[in-house]
Order: sequence, then C-alpha cells, then structure tokens
Amino acid sequence: MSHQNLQDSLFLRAAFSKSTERPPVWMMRQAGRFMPEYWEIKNKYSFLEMCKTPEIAADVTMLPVDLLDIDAAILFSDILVTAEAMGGDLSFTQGIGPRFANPVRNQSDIDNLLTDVDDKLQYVADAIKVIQQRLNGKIPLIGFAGAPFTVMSYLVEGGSSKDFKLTKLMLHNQPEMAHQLLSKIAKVTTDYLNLQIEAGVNAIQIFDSWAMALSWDDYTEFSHRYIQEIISNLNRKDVPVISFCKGSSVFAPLMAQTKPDVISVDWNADLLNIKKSLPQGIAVQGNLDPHILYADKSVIKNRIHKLFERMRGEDGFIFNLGHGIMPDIPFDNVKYAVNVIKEFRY
Ligand code: 1CP
Repeated sequence: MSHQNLQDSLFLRAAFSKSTERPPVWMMRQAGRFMPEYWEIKNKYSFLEMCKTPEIAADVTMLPVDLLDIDAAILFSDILVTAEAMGGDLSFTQGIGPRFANPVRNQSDIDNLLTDVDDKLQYVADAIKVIQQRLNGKIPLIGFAGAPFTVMSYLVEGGSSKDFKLTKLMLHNQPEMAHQLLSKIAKVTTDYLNLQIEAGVNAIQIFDSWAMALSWDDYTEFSHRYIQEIISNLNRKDVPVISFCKGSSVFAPLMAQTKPDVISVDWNADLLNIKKSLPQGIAVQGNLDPHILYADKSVIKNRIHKLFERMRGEDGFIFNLGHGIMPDIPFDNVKYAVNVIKEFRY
C-alpha cells in the first residue's frame, strides 16, 4: 500500500470519523513484556539501547505487526525520552521502572533544562524511517509523546509515583514554577511531535497517563492548556491526533476543546455516551478494561462483542484497551482478542 492508499486503511478512516466495515484494532503497549519474543531482544540490550538503536526499535515495533496482525503499529520508544533529552539523567531498572537521578525540584533545576533538543532526538526520526521501510505501506505507524503534566510528574518525583505528592505540591505551592516547567516540556514536545511527523509517522498519540490524579481545576490549569498549546502548533497535514488520558471519562469535554481527531477513553465510562457527548467529527478509541484479557476466552469474546454492539452505527471508533496491556497477560489471550475483532463485521 502506498502512502496515498494508507489514507484508506481502516485505522486512518476511523480516526477521521469515516465509516469502516469493522473497528480497527491496536493496543497500548502492544510491543512489550507480555511477548516472549520481546524478552529475547530485551535480554540482550538495555531498554534505552533498544529505543536509541533504530534497527532494534524497528524490530520491536514490528513484533505485534507480525505476530498479532494488528491494524496500526506504534513506534517503540518511551514518553520519557523528551525529559532525558532536556537533561534528565534517566535509567530504567527491571522491576522498578524509570528513574531520574537528578529530579527537578527548584528554580535552578528548571533553569538548567534544555529546550532545543531536536538533535538529541534524531535517533527517533531515524527509527521512524527504518520502521516505515519495514512496514512498506501495510499499515499506518503511530508516533507519540507524553503530555507535559505526566512527563513533569516523572521529572519532579524522580520516577514513578502512586500519589504524585511532590508534583502536586509544586502545582499548589509554586504554581509559577510549575508553569515554567510545563511550558518548557510543552515546547520540547511540540518540536518532538513535529519531528516525528516530518520523519513520516501517520498518526500521533499524546499520553497523559496520570491526568486522573488531578482535580478538574488543576487539570484545566496545568494539563489541558499545555495539550491545547501542543496540538494547535502541530503541522498536522493528514496526520490525525489522538489524545489519551486516564481520566478521560471525566475530562473528555475539556479534551475535545483541544480539537484532537480522536479521544482515547479509559474503561470507566460507557463509550457510546462519551461519543455522543462529543462534537461531530471527533472519533473515540477504547475502551476495554485490560483485565478482561486475563479472563476466559468466552468472556473476552462476549465483552468485545458487547462493546461492538453498543457502538453499532457509529463512525469513528477504534478498538483499544482503556490503558496498556499488563506484562503478565497471556499472549494467547491477546492474540485471541485480535482475532475476534478481525473476524467481526457490522
Ligand atoms: O507498544 C507500545 O505501546 C509502544 C511502546 C511504549 C509506549 C507507547 C513504551 C515502551 N512506553 C510507552 C509510553 C509510556 N511510558 C507511558 C504512557 C503509556 C501508558 O500510560 O502506559 C508511560 C506512563 C511510560 C513510563 C514508563 N516507561 C513506565 C511506567 C512506569 C509507571 O510509572 O507505572 C515503564 C515501566 C516504562 C518502561 C517501558 N516503556 C516501554 C516498555 C516496553 C517498557 C518496559 C521496559 C522493560 O522491558 O523493562
């Protein structure tokens, strides 16, 4: 399929709210630890080596394309590469996750962060080019970045967090400092997503994974406005923008104001109700509870069919999970779910 024909792919048609004979499917974290083939690569390299070596990033990106036959590929990388390029001393440790050895806690930490970092992220553009050669027009490639609030939380906490205590303390006690930090991340993220579009991705997803930690007012002030800034400065051309957050069941009306093409919905809300509440022309993506993929196959099939029946007659629906696949979900169940979806016809 040439680039021109990719616009006729199920995924891009659904993203632009056109009709499809069945919902397209891809899954957040589809290239990851639930796959034995991922571990064969992971055992040889560190996670950052995998991200920074275009051939390896392409190998991992292609695993779910080849093994699951999904309808869209997603670049193998991480939302934290922008923060690393800004000066974060990032490492990933098995069982612990990401860690920044130099967390951002005061004004001088913020002043020290770099904002012209496209050169440092060139390896992502290189990976995108290798992946597009491998995909050879078969399916679209999704690029992505973290939303400023979610990326900020890792920089301030120095890694993963359950309660985002230090991050929220900065928002509440030092809002001007928080805004400076968020502005710097938003600038880098805008440039980074434009670099990915320039390199040839066919769609963009913005991950605000931890938005659900925020109140409505704090989300509006510290997350929403920076996503708005990013989306309004993208050279979108024919590249749809997907806005994902945990908390979208609540924040969808605000997310819609930023004019994404697609809103990716967590599993709490009824997807049809969310879709009907959105302005015409905004598609939805979601929203199966990923825990369903632990369950018996009959349950997996029933829940997928139930979601599809609920969405019958709606253009602009991309199947996904409400959040990423957990590392211990059986591969066989994921494969089964993809097959159920691909056999479905409206
Ligand atoms: O297959 C894919 O989805 C593509 C690759 C991808 C993506 C889109 C990875 C690989 N990470 C991400 C995004 C990402 N990274 C998010 C947003 C999506 C989400 O909410 O799931 C977040 C919050 C991160 C941060 C991160 N990186 C975590 C989460 C830690 C936490 O706070 O809970 C972890 C464990 C990583 C490392 C990572 N990134 C990706 C993989 C496969 C891994 C595991 C690395 C390993 O093998 O040890």
